[in-house]
Amino acid sequence: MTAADLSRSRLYAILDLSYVEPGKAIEVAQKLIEGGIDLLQLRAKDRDTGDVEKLALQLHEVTGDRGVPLIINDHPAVARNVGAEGVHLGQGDMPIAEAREIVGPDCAVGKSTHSVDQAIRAFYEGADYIGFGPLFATPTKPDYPPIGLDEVAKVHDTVRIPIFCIGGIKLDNLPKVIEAGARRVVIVSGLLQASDIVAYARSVKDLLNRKSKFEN
Ligand code: TZP
Ligand code: MG
Repeated sequence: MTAADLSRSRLYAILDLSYVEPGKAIEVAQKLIEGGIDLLQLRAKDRDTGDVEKLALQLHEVTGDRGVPLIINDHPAVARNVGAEGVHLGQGDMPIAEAREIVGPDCAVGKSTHSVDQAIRAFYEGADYIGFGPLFATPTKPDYPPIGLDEVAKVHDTVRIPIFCIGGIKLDNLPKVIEAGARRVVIVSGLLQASDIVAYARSVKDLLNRKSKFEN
């Protein structure tokens, strides 16, 4: 995917298999896409890599049809094998340059960051985008202390690649997150546990479109 594809993306959903059983993954992906998500990540912690690849292949058929970039968490080789548009790395994963060797030039490489310092380092390391969080405490990533909203403006002033704020973001706190300076968000449990995923995603998009100061 191109830098422009990332730049115009505002709502990044993660299909996390700790919330969705693999048998429901396609149906949930279809709902997320129907709701207008801009990017979809497959996050499958502690799963067999062969199973992750099988599911990624099926998901890619769905996302590809609808023009939504698919990003694979943790597994550059899976991203390459299924032709995914991106791969996402954490602080403990291989360096970005090594992942690029595997996925090639057309696949975006994103990185999780948990402080402004890490965000700056990810930028210089060559990340195409970063996740920045957790802003709030979240059961989806329980081992990280929340950053809060104070650093959101600073990271946007400092780092000139797309920044996706993440961690405990829900419809009800989204206005505050946007007010703090966020332009793009990742939402996991808020979307996956919504009683109406399509409507929830549409409401998030609507808020981001109406309220965020979307400059870069
Ligand atoms: N990285 C930082 S917070 C987080 C990840 C993967 C989890 C976000 O999930 P949720 O359910 O939207 O709080
Ligand atoms: Mg990882």
